[in-house]
Amino acid sequence: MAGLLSIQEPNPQANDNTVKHSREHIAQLFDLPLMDLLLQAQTIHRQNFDANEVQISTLLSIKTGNCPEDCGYCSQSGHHRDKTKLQAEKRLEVDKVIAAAKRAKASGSSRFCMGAAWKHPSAKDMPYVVELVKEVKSLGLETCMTLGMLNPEQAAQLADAGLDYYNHNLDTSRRYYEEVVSTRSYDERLDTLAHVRDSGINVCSGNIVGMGESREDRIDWVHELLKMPKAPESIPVNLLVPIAGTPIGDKVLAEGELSVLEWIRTIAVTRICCPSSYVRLSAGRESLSDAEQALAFMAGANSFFYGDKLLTTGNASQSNDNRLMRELGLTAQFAAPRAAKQVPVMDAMSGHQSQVVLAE
Ligand code: SAM
Ligand code: DTB
Ligand code: SF4
Repeated sequence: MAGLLSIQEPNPQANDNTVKHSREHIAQLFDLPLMDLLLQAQTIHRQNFDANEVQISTLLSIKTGNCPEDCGYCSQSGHHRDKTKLQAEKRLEVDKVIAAAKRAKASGSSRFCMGAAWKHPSAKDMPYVVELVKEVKSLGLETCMTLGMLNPEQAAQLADAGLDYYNHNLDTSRRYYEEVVSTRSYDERLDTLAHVRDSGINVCSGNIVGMGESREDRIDWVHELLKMPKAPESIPVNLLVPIAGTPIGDKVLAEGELSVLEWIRTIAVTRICCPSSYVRLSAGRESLSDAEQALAFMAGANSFFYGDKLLTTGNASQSNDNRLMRELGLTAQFAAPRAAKQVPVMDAMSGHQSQVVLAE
């Protein structure tokens, strides 16, 4: 059992449950024989989670297309719209979002994730997204948003509204990022993640595997997670959905896709390095077999996107996911929304100070 559990080096200075592996150790994990890597990941998974329980999220695009950013993989970038022919849509009305959230809850999802094709929300978008957070939360669902960059004030507004998670992916290594997007920097991504962390919202940040990046880039991405003061609570590991008309999608469609086993390795290394984070099977499941998805769960994934659609592309169908969960013996985790931001209040008569949860 070459290397099994032997190359973990917990850093006593780590300030959370994250094991602070060095870059070299992350590389060694990637190089392990696959069965050793899977066994190590599954062992660590079982030490931290109920092995047969999965967290289920549903996604909804609340503002689609015509995005000013030029992300090379994305159907929603305005820079690729002549080729992708994606139909842009304005902000979705609040009642339509609520109706979709109710359907997601009825189908068994515990978290509702709302995505917008923005560089960042504008001042006039903020009341809209705050209302969505409050309405969706009042249904008893956990809330997640992915709206592009946030400044500290916007992060605080979303925290006050009670937002549970904010998704903002680093997508790849700092080095490869420059080949993927030119309209924003890696440091801007890290800045938004720091504002989210400081606001008290749970951090959701992941990657995309199979964009033409190298193993070294995947190692560097894991290392970036470990350089954060605290690893993200939620880590989506997307498998590229190659979209015709996007620069990266066209290249991958012409040159061939990465082996699914490398995506599974990435999941396993992420699980080992971030033992207490939820690791999510995100984009790319539609094209996978039952056995490939089972291996991904074996590698320590414990969350997935449920519902027939992601943002603009199809997802594995709900009926197929229900069948697969039954066959694998997986059960869905219940929602546990975080309270809206707590504020200290002083009783005017007694001078006694206590914490109250802001009304939602
Ligand atoms: N505009 C926001 C942003 O970029 O943060 C939120 C929406 S964006 C679509 C959310 C994430 O979806 C991206 O960061 C990327 O990781 C993932 N994604 C987008 N297109 C994808 C594709 N074709 N295949 C796999 N993942 C994709
Ligand atoms: C994430 O990491 N993956 C989701 C979610 N966060 C917002 C998005 C996947 C998008 C896949 C391509 C599409 O449907 O447009
Ligand atoms: Fe815009 Fe997000 Fe797509 Fe980039 S990934 S083009 S920021 S919607």
